[in-house]
Amino acid sequence: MATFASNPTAPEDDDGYRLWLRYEPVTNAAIKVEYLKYASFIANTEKGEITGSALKELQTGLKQLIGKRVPAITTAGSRTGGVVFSLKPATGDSAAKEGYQIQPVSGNIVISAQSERGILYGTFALLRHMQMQQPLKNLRISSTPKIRYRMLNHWDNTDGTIERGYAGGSIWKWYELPERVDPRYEDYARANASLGINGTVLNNVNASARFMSQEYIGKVAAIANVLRKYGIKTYLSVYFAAPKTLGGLAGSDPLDPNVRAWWADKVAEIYKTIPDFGGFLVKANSEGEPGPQDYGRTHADGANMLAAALKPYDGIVVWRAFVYKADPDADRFKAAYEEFVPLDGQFDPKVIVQVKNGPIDFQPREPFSPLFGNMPKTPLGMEFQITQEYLGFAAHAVYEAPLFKECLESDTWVNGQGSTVAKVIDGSLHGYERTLIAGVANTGSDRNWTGHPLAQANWYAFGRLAWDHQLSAEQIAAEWTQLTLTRQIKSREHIVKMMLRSREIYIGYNTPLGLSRPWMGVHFAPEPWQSRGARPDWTATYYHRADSAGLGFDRTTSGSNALSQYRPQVQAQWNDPDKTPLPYLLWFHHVSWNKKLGSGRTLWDELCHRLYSGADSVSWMQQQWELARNDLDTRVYADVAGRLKVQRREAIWWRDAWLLYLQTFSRQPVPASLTPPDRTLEEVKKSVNIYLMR
Ligand code: GCW
Repeated sequence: MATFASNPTAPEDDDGYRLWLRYEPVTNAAIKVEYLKYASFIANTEKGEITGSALKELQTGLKQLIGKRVPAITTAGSRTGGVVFSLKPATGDSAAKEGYQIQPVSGNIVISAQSERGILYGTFALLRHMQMQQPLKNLRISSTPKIRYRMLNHWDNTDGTIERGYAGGSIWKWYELPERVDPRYEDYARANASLGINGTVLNNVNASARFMSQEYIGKVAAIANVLRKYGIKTYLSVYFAAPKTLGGLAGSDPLDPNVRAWWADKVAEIYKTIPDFGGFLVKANSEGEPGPQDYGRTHADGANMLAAALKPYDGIVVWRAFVYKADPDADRFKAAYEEFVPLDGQFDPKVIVQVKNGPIDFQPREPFSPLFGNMPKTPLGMEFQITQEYLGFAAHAVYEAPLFKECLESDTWVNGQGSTVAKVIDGSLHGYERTLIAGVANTGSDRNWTGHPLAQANWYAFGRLAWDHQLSAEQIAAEWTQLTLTRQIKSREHIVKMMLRSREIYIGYNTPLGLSRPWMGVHFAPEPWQSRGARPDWTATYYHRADSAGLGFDRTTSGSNALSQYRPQVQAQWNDPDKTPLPYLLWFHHVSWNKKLGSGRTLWDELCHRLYSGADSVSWMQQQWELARNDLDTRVYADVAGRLKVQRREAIWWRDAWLLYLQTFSRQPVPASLTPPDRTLEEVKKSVNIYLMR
């Protein structure tokens, strides 16, 4: 459906499609009277596409919120009682240009901005305010994004599948593009624009060269035409070896003039079809993908070649730092730093290096990547993973804002205290002109977009934090719950409480005390025993290092010394096992089973307690959800209740797998206060093997 107005979903039977843009009728009578006072007209002098979208959205929203079709006029003149879009001359930097102000001025609500995008974002902010039934009197909002490029990365493939996607197939229908343009693209754009997201990479970083073909550029252009109306630029992931595989050249050496000419021509071709094309995202020399190192060149050589091709245009190169070699003696933790820090200062100004939040791979909890702060001459962008690859797919409820915030607020100490990761990526620490934050999308073709209804909150939270990383996880959860699930305060409180604790609960049964699990294999199932793989760092045992002496990865001077990649103040937090906060303990230390921890328990006992309390707390989450039941749509209630049952079962599965497996090393009983698992290790292994069977 092109707009929700044409086909509203009945509130008592919500299928989740409308996300946080439900525009449910205002129920507070006094508020409704006030809103009607500003509903005589919407004045939009601009003829632009983006303000046109803002106008349409506001009309749709008001129609549903207060039941009135508000007419559009071009100028307010002396009229009062309406909403006025006011576009001002641009003065500030790129980010400032996208900000907006909303305030009452002589009897109207005025949304002013320095760009059409600003007007659109202001309109969505006003609608958010109204959906929450807040008064307009004394309304004064002034908001500017802190980061310039706020993007989603889709890991979507040409065949309609999504790498690490858990909500159906891709929403991009390559086989029917460009002729048929699915109306869903517009609703996708609306949802993103409502958060201030202004860029999207359509395809997987494990990229197909096909996207550089004329045929696919035409398909991409059809999507770009829709996204553009909502201020979203379209980007593509590139296959580094495309000059060879698609262009028929002898190789793809970034310093070869023929290769450079191929890219320059390709870029010109793209811009002819998509004049506002955003640029490229590149995964190179990582997990088997081709890259400049295949020709003895560096990441900088590769990125700069693409930057040169993009030179005549506005587009940028986003080069990923997710690299690690298959070296059995190395610590994967250190790999990105080792490869990238020496290149600081060598990248073209059009290049942004995109760094995953942690040094390994989107684990439920990781220390921040040591790259942040250590490349002062190179703009570093943040890559978060919204899709729940390591967070229980679409079965477990894990609210991610606390994870994002934890990383953003970490102090790198590179310029003294307060040099947070947020200040690195928003440019304030090193004065980067181009700043970026990206989220690996969790959207798919499921009717409710994200599979798990509560996973919508993760898309929402990413977008809100991309705009303003100072918002709190709690504020965002409260906002989202109110917009999406219920306006009833008590029920909202239960849900927010559950969301805020959900990540710690998950960590409790999944990776307590700083364990990690980036192993290959079933990927959603516990397999801590997995010790064979194509590479050593694709096994579970590589990461947890359990043995008869203890558990955990020694990254101090007596081990891999990965800690040396951080500033001394950061090292001081983590290099002494007696002082390391328990959530990070096993990230940095191999700890003996009987060591007494700060909690007063031994490592083994603490581990058991955390695994149990994590799994048990899922029942607590179920109770919170139950308490909100009467204020929830029946379909959404039932969907989440069902998924929580799965989560409870799988939480016990994880608990038992870790516990029974690690017990073969610790050789200690489960503490007396806990009821031991009612199955054997062999039985748990069998239950996992079912998922490996053909
Ligand atoms: O998290 C890992 C995933 C891969 C992914 C890779 C990456 C797109 O398991 O599926 O590939 O990271 O980020 O490149």
